[in-house]
Amino acid sequence: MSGRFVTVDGGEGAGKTTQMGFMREYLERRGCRVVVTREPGGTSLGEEIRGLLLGHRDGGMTLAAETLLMFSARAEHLERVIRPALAAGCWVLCDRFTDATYAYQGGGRGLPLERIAVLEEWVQGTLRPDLTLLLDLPVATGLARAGRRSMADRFEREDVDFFERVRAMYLKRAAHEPDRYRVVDASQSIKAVRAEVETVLAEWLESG
Ligand code: T5A
Repeated sequence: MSGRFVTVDGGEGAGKTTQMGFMREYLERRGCRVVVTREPGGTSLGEEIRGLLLGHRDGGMTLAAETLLMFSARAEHLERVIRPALAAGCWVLCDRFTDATYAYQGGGRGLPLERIAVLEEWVQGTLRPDLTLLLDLPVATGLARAGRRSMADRFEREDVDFFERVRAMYLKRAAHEPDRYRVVDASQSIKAVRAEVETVLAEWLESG
């Protein structure tokens, strides 16, 4: 079976990491070779950039710097991990991708979407995910889950309105691209979300 590029996206604490572990098992049981990775990150330089992006700093960070750092990490990631894995016939499961830039920097922070589109075109060329699972849940539920787990990073300290705009942008993009997106109700139990994700994967595999 040839490689596929599957991304998992959503707001804070949506359960992406949890579900990607199950997705890997599910696909490996079907004989797929799977590479699991994440953004920002996924390479040694990308992980260093992640540290810069998520860490707290006096004076914050300009929106231009934040967005360009996301795409710097993505350029490395594509060249060193994603494209080679796809070329080798692996499935790439990526925890967040460019949809997150549209949602966070575009929806959340108000960066004009055309600017993101220019960077997307430059860094990715024609490469887009084959399938994107959007784990959707109410903002308060996601923040409560994320807050239980660890110290808040630079993004998690944003206010609720910011995350409402992020969620709205994800849902808008999903509605515009129904062929690529599948929206999963991530407010359910871990087990119920897993079952829904596996149904989505099974249907998608059967369809082509
Ligand atoms: N970002 C990223 C941008 O602004 N632009 C970009 O272009 C990109 C790529 C880092 C940040 O970077 C921003 C967005 C982010 O703010 P991240 O590390 O992926 O990205 O961000 P988080 O969403 O904060 O990732 P988390 O690891 O916190 O959340 P997950 O992976 O969605 O959730 P997970 O699986 O770790 O679960 C969180 C907790 O909830 C529990 C888990 O056990 C865990 O304790 N949980 C559930 N509890 C109840 N019911 C369920 N169904 C549950 N599923 C999980």
